[in-house]
Amino acid sequence: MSLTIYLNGQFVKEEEAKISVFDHGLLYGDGIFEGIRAYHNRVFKLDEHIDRLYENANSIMLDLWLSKDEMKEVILETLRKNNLRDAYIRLVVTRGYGDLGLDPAKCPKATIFCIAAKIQLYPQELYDNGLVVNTVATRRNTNESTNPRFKSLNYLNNIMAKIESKLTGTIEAIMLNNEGYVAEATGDNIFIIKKGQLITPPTYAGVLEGVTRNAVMELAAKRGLEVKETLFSRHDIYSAEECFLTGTAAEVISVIKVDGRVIGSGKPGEMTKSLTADFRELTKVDGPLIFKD
Ligand code: PXG
Repeated sequence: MSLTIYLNGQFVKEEEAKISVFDHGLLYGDGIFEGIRAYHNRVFKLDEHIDRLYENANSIMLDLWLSKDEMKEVILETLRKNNLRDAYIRLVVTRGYGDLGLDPAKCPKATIFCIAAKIQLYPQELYDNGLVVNTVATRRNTNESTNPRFKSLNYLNNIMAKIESKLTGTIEAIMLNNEGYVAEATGDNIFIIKKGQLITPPTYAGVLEGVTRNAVMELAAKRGLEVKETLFSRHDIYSAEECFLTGTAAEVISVIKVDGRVIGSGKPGEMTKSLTADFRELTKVDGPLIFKD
């Protein structure tokens, strides 16, 4: 069945949802996006995603012509038009239609579109048994280049890491920053558990401040875990008791082997399982309702 897409103020059929070859999102990767989930008739962490989008827009000096409330309504209405209560939402904002020069001043109006579709999850087997991952050669961008904190349309860095990961026979990669500290996976944040502490790299290490990351840190604190944002190296992962990744698409997923080293017992750890369960519970109650009845 054809999806209904929000594009620049209108809802159109998927076949008609087209943007110009002169759009700077395409020509230069000049734009930003959000990946959002809806669970049980609610949009999970909607405010957090919208805040991140507007912070990023401000940083790259992209003028959004919708207010935050209007943008939230676009998402809710896209879900309603597609009759979706559980979905993956992709909200994209580009610099818009311009000419063949870099100058964003040539783009009078940002392009905004929103897609809501059924989500393709990792197979259940990977949640039950955990992921095997490897570190790859491609490093995370530095903060002074394409800031990794922006969820920008420049994902080549992560895509190269994904390709390298597949070449090593794994479906996900661990990326280091330019100093060799652990940063994150290609589309997920990373956590380790060691001696009762939950540790994740700080945002200045070159990571996206994941919405799922922040939610899991809060859940862990509620469970009495000490939560630390600190730099660590691959050695710390190898000697961790547990390791997991977090992201909108993956949610919380255990990592059982990194670069050939078995992590902990080699099975998803007890705390990872508890946090996964806590996270699933949170998805039932967080965020605005899509359909009121
Ligand atoms: N790091 C990076 C580099 C990301 O792109 C995350 C961490 C997790 O952030 P959230 O806010 O989702 O908890 C992301 C976001 C996909 C896909 O289809 C995933 C992301 C981006 C684009 C596509 O798996 N993850």
